[in-house]
Amino acid sequence: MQAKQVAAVRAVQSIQEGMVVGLGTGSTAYYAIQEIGRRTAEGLQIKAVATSVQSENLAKELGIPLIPFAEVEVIDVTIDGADEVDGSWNLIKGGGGALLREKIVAAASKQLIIIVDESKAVGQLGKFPLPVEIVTFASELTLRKLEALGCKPVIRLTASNEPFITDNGNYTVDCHFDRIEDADQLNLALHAIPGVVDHGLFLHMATQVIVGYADGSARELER
Ligand code: DER
Repeated sequence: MQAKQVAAVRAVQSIQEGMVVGLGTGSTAYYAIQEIGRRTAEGLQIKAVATSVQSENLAKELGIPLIPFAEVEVIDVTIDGADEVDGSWNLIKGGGGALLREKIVAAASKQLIIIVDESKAVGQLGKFPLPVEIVTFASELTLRKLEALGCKPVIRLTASNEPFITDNGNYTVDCHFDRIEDADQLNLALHAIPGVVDHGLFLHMATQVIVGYADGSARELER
């Protein structure tokens, strides 16, 4: 079993009968959704919400019951991946282009279980370019304000060299900082820029981090 899959299967063990479950996005969350599909096929009764059209379609294929957000009081547990996780369980997310819906769902979740392979565990955030979701209107002005924060902002492109458009109709900008010294301060600075919708710093949100290893073992990352 792949390291990502090991972490995913371990995380899904936390799901209990009757829970409302948030389905993450990305290649690691893919394994979690597959495992949830396997358990629901065996009779596990849960309801789910998805963090992207991609994960919603996968859930439908697997017969995982989805509910509209209008029916959601609280999400019991969300299982999602990350691009980087540091020793305080702060995250960089957004590599899969779904950060806005992921953050909305994560913020409404009692538990946020992050599943990664060991390559994602870092001492300091920032080697992975920070994804920032921005509106398309006057994006050149927003890019200049992002650059003024000390990064090299690059609009994410599709394979056909067109700007990638998120499920919400926005651009994703990958901001190359190299290292992020003060994530809390950067969070505030990003939210102060008109045109920025949200970003991939998920601070003080994770309630558990599970690291999967190629030898088939998994362990919780100590904080
Ligand atoms: O886009 C996202 O936030 C994904 O969860 C990303 O952070 C992890 O993607 P991966 O599981 O494909 O590495």
